[in-house]
Amino acid sequence: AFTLAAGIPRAFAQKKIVLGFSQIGAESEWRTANTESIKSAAKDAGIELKFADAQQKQENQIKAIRSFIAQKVDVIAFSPVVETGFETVLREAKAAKIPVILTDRAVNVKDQSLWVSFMGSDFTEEGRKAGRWLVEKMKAEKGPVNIVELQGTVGSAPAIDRKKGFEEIIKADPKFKIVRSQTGDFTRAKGKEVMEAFLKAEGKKINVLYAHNDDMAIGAIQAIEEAGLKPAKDIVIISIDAVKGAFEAMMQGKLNVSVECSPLLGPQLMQAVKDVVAGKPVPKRIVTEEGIFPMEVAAKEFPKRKY
Ligand code: GYE
Repeated sequence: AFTLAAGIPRAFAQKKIVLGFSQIGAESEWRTANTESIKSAAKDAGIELKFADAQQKQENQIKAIRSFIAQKVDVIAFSPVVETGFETVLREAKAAKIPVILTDRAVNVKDQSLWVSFMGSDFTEEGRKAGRWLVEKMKAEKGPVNIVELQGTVGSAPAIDRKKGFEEIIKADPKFKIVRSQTGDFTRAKGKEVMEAFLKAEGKKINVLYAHNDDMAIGAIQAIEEAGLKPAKDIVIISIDAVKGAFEAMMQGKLNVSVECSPLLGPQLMQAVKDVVAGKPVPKRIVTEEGIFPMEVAAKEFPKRKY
């Protein structure tokens, strides 16, 4: 169990638990909702939150984690921007006896004792859900079905796994062809820019857009309209997150489907932080449950959406 320097168990001490959280940035609607969830859950739980925004740069995350170690916080949590390159700093946290919780994205480290728990979605399954929806949608088509893909941040767990899961499903039928695939870094601006390039290169040959998040799809929808094409009609559009912006696009008939990925990880993170500090066991993996929303149900579901 983690105890105070004097050896008084945490549970009996008056001091507030201090949590250092390194967030990736503010690249998407998903991320903004995630930050909000963490901040408000910390407040509700009476946990003192030291929050650092890495502006999508790994070096900033490493710096933030080092500063949390120097400040001797009780627990460190972070959402790793990419999977690799965190081994050294995680070893430093372990040497300082500060437990680390991963939220949202995984790291790729050999030594699994470098983190205590990982909570977040199954991104491979999200990719599969997107693939299965497409296979069903296109079952009457002879093909070829030309797909362009907007990938998330290079080297990030969701970009790697959403690509993998989607490909796993569509490869069963050779009529599906990914003709272009490039990163849009999970942002609207990049999604639009890359879609413009796809349209220039492939023009009317494009049948499907698969975007690793809603924001890139929303940016791409603009590019499609500016090219004089009808989103969700001339080009079938699939994306992931199911944020409010995606529901709005679906209600306007511009996005076909969004696979859900919940950013509301705050309450379960605070619970895990309390448990870790109290020396209670926490599950190594906590998987978020999620659904899929095609445009036909968007108007009915919209009022119930929390992010
Ligand atoms: O899908 C995307 C965000 O890591 C699950 O990051 C998260 C992803 C989310 O920027 O919108």
